[in-house]
Amino acid sequence: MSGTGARRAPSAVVVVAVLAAIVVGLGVSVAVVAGIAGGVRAAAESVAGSATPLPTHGPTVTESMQILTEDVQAERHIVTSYGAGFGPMYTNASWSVQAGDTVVLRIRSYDDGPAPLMGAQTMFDRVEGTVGGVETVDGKTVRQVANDDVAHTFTVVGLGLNLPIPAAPTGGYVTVVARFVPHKTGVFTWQCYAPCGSGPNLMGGPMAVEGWMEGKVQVVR
Ligand SMILES: [Cu+2]
Repeated sequence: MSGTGARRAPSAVVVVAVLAAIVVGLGVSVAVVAGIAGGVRAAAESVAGSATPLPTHGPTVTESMQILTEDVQAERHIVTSYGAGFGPMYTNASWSVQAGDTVVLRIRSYDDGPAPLMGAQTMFDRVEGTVGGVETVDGKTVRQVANDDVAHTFTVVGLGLNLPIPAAPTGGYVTVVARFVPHKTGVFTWQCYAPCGSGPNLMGGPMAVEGWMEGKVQVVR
């Protein structure tokens, strides 16, 4: 009987060794696949960039924006030529960065009213064009915001960048942070695609006015 037991013991070791080999093998395969994927991404990025090489590892810069409701605009005594009650407003609506910079974009929104995306624009509930394809919402990493929770978007079609901004808690704010690296130079219009304005389809009023729900991102060399 003890002889049988002695024969079983080595076979268990062999099984463990085989399992270990499989795990190591998988680890290598994952690393190889990740390496290939990284190479493909790098190639895609260089194709998408300008004809002349641009720096790809510039400094990290921070851009901060806020989305102010009519109430918060009134609290802060913000006076515009559109008068009170025109609609929600992005502040610091236009800014400039250098190509190749890692831009940390922080958007703080005080708007607690959702404006779900409609029709073909429901695709803007997904994060696009950021480092890792993610944004953080109050520190939590997400790839998408449920359409019913979307209040605004920060969308730069020309840079392939999209950040969905969820509704804030009542009376508070929500902070969305994402990183992106612009590889193209130029002046790119950003737009909110959530129907948060007035008029037909709620796409009028502030939705159509620069400095409210649209603005410019300039990427310089
Ligand atoms: Cu909006």
